[in-house]
Amino acid sequence: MIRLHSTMASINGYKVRILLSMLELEYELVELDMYGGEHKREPFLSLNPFGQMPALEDGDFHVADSHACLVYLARKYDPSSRWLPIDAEGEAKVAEWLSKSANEVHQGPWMKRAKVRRPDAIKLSDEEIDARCDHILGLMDAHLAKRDWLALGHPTIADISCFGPISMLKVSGYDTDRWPAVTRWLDRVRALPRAIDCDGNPY
Ligand SMILES: N[C@@H](CCC(=O)N[C@@H](CS)C(=O)NCC(=O)O)C(=O)O
Repeated sequence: MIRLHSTMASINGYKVRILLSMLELEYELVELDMYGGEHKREPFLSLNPFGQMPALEDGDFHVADSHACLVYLARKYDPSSRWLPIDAEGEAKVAEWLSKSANEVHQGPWMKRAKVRRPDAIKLSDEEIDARCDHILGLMDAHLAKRDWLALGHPTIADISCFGPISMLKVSGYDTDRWPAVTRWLDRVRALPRAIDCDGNPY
C-alpha cells in the first residue's frame, strides 16, 4: 500500500495527490500536524531528514520531495510512460520544467500561498513575492501562448508540478487572469481525467 505523508494544506503534497488520482492508485494519506511541528520530529524525520513534506512510502521503499515522488510514481505505475517519457529528449524537457517548478515557481507562486497560510514564517514582502510571480508567469505565458502543455505535446508531471502552486494563486490574492495563456493551461489541467482540487474533489 502506498502511504503519502503530508498535510492536506501542503501544495507540494497536493501535486502528488493529483498524480495518484490520475493514475487511479489507492493510497493512505498519513496526515501530519504541520502547525504542531510533527514534520520536524521522528518518525517523519526518518523519511525526510529535511523535515519537509511530502514523503511517500511504497512497501519497503520510501522517497521524499514532491518531484521525486512524482518521478517515482510515473516511472513505476504509468506503463505508457506518457507522464514521464523514457526518451532522452522527452525526459530532459520534463526535467527542465521540474527544475523551474522547484525554483522559480516555488519562490514565487508557492511562496504567495505559504505567506497567506503562515504569515509569520515568510519574511518576504508581498511586493517581492508578487514581482517573482509576475516574472515566472510572464515567461510561462509567452511559452504557453505557442503550446498546450509545458514540456511536451501532451500533459506530463511537469504540468502537474507547476499546476499545484499556480492553481492556488487566485485564492491567495494574485490574479492569474492577467495571463491568458496560463489561464487556458490551468483550465486544460483541470479538465484532465481524474484531476482533483486541493480538497480532493473532482473539478
Ligand atoms: N522541495 C520540496 C519542498 C517541500 C516543502 O517546502 N514542503 C512544505 C509544505 S508544501 C513544508 O514541508 N513546509 C514546512 C517546513 O518547511 O517547515 C518539495 O518539492 O517537496
